[in-house]
Amino acid sequence: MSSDPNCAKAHPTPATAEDLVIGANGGLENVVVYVSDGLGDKTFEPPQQPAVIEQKGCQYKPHVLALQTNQKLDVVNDDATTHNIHPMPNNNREWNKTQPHGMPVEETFPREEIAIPVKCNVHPWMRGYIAVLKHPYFMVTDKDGNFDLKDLPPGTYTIKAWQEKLGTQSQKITIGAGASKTVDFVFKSGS
Ligand SMILES: [Cu+2]
Repeated sequence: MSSDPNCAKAHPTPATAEDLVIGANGGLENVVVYVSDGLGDKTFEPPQQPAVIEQKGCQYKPHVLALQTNQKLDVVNDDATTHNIHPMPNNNREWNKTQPHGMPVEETFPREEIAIPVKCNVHPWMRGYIAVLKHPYFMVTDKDGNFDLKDLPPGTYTIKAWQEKLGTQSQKITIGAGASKTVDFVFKSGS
């Protein structure tokens, strides 16, 4: 980050890589867990609440963001420098926007895609991912690797877990009415 003093200044201790963040008990952060099959042809309205991605200390916060198709995405630049956010989708329209400090940027993604790599055209180390789902049954794991797919109706589903370095895992589950279910995904690196 030394190439931009405005970035370096935000990090009294050096910034750490974010592509594999493992919690104290081995939980993996930043895994997108989502229903990939089982919801049928139902269509879902996007939530009113926008999703927010911040550029802070010349990193994307969160590093992995998940949102719904056509949900508003607010891109925020908190840094005293200019960023150029540039998602590189396969299934959505590509765009990139120069964003000085404080300038609002608003976008949407109309099609499902897991997950879109995001880079900054100014700062080569900046990397993030945006996962776009056509329904509300998804979550990005927290620092302990936990997730909760709330209010999933009874049924049989394929649940997938995507991690940027370790790939995708899949499980089929059946949930009965009024029941809850614990699902574990195990990722192994270097095997
Ligand atoms: Cu940047």
